[in-house]
Amino acid sequence: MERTKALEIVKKQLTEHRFIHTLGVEETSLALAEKYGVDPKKAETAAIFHDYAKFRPKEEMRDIVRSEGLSQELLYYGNEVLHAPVGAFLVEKEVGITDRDVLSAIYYHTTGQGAMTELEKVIFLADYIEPNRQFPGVENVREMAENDLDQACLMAVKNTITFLMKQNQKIYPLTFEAYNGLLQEIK
Ligand code: DGI
Ligand code: FE
Ligand code: FE
Ligand code: FE
Repeated sequence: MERTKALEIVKKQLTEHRFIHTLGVEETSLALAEKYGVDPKKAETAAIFHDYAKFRPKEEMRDIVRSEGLSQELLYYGNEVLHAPVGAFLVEKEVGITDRDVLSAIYYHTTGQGAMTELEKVIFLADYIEPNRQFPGVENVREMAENDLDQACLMAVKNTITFLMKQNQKIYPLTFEAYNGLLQEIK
């Protein structure tokens, strides 16, 4: 899909703040895609649509998980984990994106997964380090992203797990699988 058209579609789904974040993810994804040899058009499309479902009502997302055969585990780990898999479903159904690589990069952008594709890593990491993100430790991950995609993703997952544990939030199993899988690849 043409970039301007894609942005026009997604803008309607997002707040101004989240749209600016999306443009940051796009910019960072393209830089990472070039550095690590990932298809730039797939990275662009996945980045633009990655948070498509972010502002859907929680009950609508939960209904989609129940009625469309998504993993029922998603219902028990807090609402933040819903927008990525539900987003992948809606981007196919409502926008007509059919590229499986793009859809899986959207699906796994919040948690990662055990054996991540390079495109999934690029979107996962870009979401974490795009220029508008400001939180303790992000600069270290940005620096690592210049040199090592797996190590940078591992840092992001570890930070996320630590953050969630400090807040006494449940950790979705795929987040742990991402941690284990990235460690495995590095060793
Ligand atoms: O949608 P964004 O804010 O751009 O970023 P994201 O899709 O990575 O979502 C970040 C949120 O997701 C943040 O509040 C932490 C939460 N999250 C990430 N992994 C897990 C998680 N929440 C739970 N409960 N369990 C997880 O494994
Ligand atoms: Fe997200
Ligand atoms: Fe993220
Ligand atoms: Fe995001």
